[in-house]
Amino acid sequence: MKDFKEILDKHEILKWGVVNDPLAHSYEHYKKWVEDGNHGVLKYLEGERAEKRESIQNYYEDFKSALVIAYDYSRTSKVSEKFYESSESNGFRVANYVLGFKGRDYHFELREKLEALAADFKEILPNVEIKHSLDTQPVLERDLAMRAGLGWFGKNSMIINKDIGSYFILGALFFSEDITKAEFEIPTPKLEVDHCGSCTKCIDLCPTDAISPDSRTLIADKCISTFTIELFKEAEAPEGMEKGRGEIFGCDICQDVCPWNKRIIRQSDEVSSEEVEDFKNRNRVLVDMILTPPLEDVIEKLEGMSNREYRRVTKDTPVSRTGRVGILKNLKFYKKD
Ligand code: B12
Ligand code: SF4
Ligand code: SF4
Repeated sequence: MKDFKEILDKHEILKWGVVNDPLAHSYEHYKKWVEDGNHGVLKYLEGERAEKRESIQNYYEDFKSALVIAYDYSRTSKVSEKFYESSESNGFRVANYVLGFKGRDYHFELREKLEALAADFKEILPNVEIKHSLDTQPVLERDLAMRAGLGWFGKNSMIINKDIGSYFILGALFFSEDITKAEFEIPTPKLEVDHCGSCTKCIDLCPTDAISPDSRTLIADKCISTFTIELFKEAEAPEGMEKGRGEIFGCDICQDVCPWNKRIIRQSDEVSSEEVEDFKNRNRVLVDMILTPPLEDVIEKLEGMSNREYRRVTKDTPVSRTGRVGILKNLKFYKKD
């Protein structure tokens, strides 16, 4: 019989942990955060969907175990930096997760990976039901990752892992059986302690002062990520956004400045020109349409396009999320009249 580790190795899963308790440990922090209105325009975080987050069983009644996985994309942050430094770049940036999964929206790319993994588990656990969680489910995924021993809540609210930093996407499989009781060797997760210490770099360098200094949370409406990814129509940009680095979809400033990410990037191999070429080819649509032409040309091209055409061109990529109007709103923020 294949063992647990063999399946994980086959799927090249390096950072993972198992959790059996359905209860979120930081739910009270979450509840207070929403009650205080810090979620702002992110209405999907309140009401019934907020209450669901208290226990995974509110979302999946038969939950017995979770396999929580960190999908690392830290390499992209080093490669993209090389691209942004090159003369080809027009000086505008998208978040690294956008470019980190072969140019595809990670909700598609990683869902396929989670489904393939679940299929292999089904072979050895045929009577077990398996569901997945990947960002959009009403689950406190960072709390789950913390409980799985994958890292600590940084002051920028990211889960940070000592070995891989915070550039990873979280995904999980939920099982209807306690998999720690199967014939697998599963280590009990060792909870990570806080390694932020006295550092305040993310708080000090966030251009819009979006990070609440005392609670390891953000004020969502002040975050550039909210403005550029979650708002699809005309909206007021958060104060201070002009002090950023030209973010047009997502924001990575509070991760880029974090010493835990800096160390990993510094210690990793140098980026070759072939790697940059490969990166550009994998992200062809974004590179050609948004990240290299002069701003005026990008805006002109998008203005001349129909919404339908934008959806067609950006299909399967993360930037299709905002629609044409949403991305134009982000770009026009930088247009000097
Ligand atoms: C809403 C949301 C957002 C919102 C709000 C962000 C936020 N910080 O809440 C916006 C649009 C701004 C956003 C931005 C980003 N997001 Co987002 N987002 C989510 C989502 C859907 C829900 C997060 C949530 O519940 N927030 C509520 C607040 C209250 O939670 P929190 O900030 O983590 O606060 C916790 C801690 O403060 C903790 N806490 C506080 N004090 C204490 C004390 C103790 C003792 C303990 C134990 C805990 C604790 O309790 C709180 C509740 O858990 C999750 C997916 C999911 N289903 O969970 C992804 C998720 C958090 N996002 C993710 C990513 C990648 C991003 C971006 C990097 C994307 C980008 N480049 O633009 C940025 C990062 C911004 C940032 N610094 O957080 C990843 C994070 C992975 C990781 N390594 O942590 C997630 C998990 C998606 C995924 N499946 O991978 N996001
Ligand atoms: S993602 Fe950007 S705007 Fe949001 S908290 Fe981090 S640095 Fe600030
Ligand atoms: S920048 Fe400093 S304070 Fe912020 S998350 Fe990283 S280590 Fe923690």
